[in-house]
Amino acid sequence: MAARALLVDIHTHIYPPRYASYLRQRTSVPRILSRPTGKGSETEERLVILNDEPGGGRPVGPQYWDRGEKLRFMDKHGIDISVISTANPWLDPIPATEAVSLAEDMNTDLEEFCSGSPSLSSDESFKRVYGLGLLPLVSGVPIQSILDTISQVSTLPHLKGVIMGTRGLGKGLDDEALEPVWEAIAKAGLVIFLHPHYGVADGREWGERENGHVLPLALGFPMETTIAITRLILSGVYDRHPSLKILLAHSGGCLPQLSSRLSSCVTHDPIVAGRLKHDVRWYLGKLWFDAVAYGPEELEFVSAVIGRAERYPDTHADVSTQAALTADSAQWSKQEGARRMLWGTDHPFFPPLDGNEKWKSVVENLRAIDDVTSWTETERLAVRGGNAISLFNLET
Ligand code: 5CU
Repeated sequence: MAARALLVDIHTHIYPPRYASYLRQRTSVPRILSRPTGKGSETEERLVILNDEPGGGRPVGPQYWDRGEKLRFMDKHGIDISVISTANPWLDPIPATEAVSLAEDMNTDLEEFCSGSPSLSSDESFKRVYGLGLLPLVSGVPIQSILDTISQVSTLPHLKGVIMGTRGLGKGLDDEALEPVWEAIAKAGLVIFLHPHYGVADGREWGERENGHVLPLALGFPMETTIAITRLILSGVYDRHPSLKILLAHSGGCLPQLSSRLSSCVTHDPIVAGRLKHDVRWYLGKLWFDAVAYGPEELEFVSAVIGRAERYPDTHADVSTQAALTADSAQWSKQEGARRMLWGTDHPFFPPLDGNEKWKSVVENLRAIDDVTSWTETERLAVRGGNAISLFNLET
């Protein structure tokens, strides 16, 4: 089927013009500042979103907000469809008094951005750009306003979900106040793309050498996502809202690697043991994972861990019962797990330093899919685009 052969990028960002204007007005991080280039009166804009950005921030321009630039990038890399989302830190730094109207305006802007994109010439039933909206998840915003924004997003035809950070209303994703939010999102069938911004444990205090953004981006971001989704699972959100669809950035961070350790810690903890309906590993089979891991071994490992989730239905199952459930071959598990992985680029982040035509970050993530030894062409096509089409229900 033609739809299965499409290349769909589900991890691709913009700073919508309205948001960029807001960042230009700010005097503290996150902000966009203007500074002289040193060539006469010429100035350049720099984006500062992380603390202590080296070099006074990074160059920012139309690649961060212009639809034409996004489409040119897509064409250069053979990307048929992009599911775009506002980049971090979203509305986190916005005062509650402004967050609701800004979220609603940005959702309307994003719908226009997507609906004005061309259709796929080979298949008129697809637009080239779809989007994920924003919720005003800011401390002090009434829950009803968040529910209203969920309703707004679900009425905008080209918005297929929401992007969400890890802080919730400031108290994390296990905050009881968020219960009606999970309920409404699940009912609306919207996908949550869970994405980090703050990072944790970049180890600055353990050494002095300058490593640019490597530690917070490579290690801190994924650990932040790991903690946020773990808190959500441990609070029983999935037991109460089993149809909730959450897609984890950066292949779920460390969750796949640590899920058996997590399970063991839960089993032996007097406060948490028995709280959940299932073994923690079972919940990994309820989640989706982007394939932004840059290596075939990592992708294969993540697919194996997701694919075995069904073996752990019962949090109280003894070792022999679980062993009986492992009768399925590891091969089958990896193929099943690949049904929950979706390719992405992280554009416009990670541009090539050498100005190469094609972006290494993009090419590497595509090659990783090709090189997973236990996947067949069926899994590769699914991860490249088929899974995105079904998860986001993209066909119009
Ligand atoms: O390079 C970066 O700072 C980032 C970022 O902030 N957010 C993201 O999604 N990817 C890279």
